[in-house]
Amino acid sequence: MRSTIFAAAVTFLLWGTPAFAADFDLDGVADEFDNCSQAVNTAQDDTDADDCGNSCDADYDDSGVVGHPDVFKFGTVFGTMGNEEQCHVGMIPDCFVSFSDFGFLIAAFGEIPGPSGTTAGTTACP
Ligand SMILES: [Ca+2]
Ligand SMILES: [Ca+2]
Ligand SMILES: [Ca+2]
Ligand SMILES: [Ca+2]
Repeated sequence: MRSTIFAAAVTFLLWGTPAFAADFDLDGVADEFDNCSQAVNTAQDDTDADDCGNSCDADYDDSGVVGHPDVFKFGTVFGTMGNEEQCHVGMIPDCFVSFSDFGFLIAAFGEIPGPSGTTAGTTACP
């Protein structure tokens, strides 16, 4: 009897324990599937489909770094609607490019976009 209970306990520990995936930003999306593994973005919006979610992607020209060309591109759509790539605070599709989005861009200036978990753990976006 005792050995049966022990065997059952070992079996449960080996096979019955649910696997808890790491979720660094606690947005409900496991790191390995999270296109912004360090930014809360449960919706996983990724307008330009580069595996780097809008919430961590201010690299609007896909050069690999956030710089002056991105600021220029942002300026061309500031104050307009429907430019989801710049929508980091509002919800798609009702995105309005505003000062809050500009703050997001400035905070990311000089940085590489990401990290995204969908490429390889917590790597930078492509
Ligand atoms: Ca997450
Ligand atoms: Ca996230
Ligand atoms: Ca993106
Ligand atoms: Ca760029």
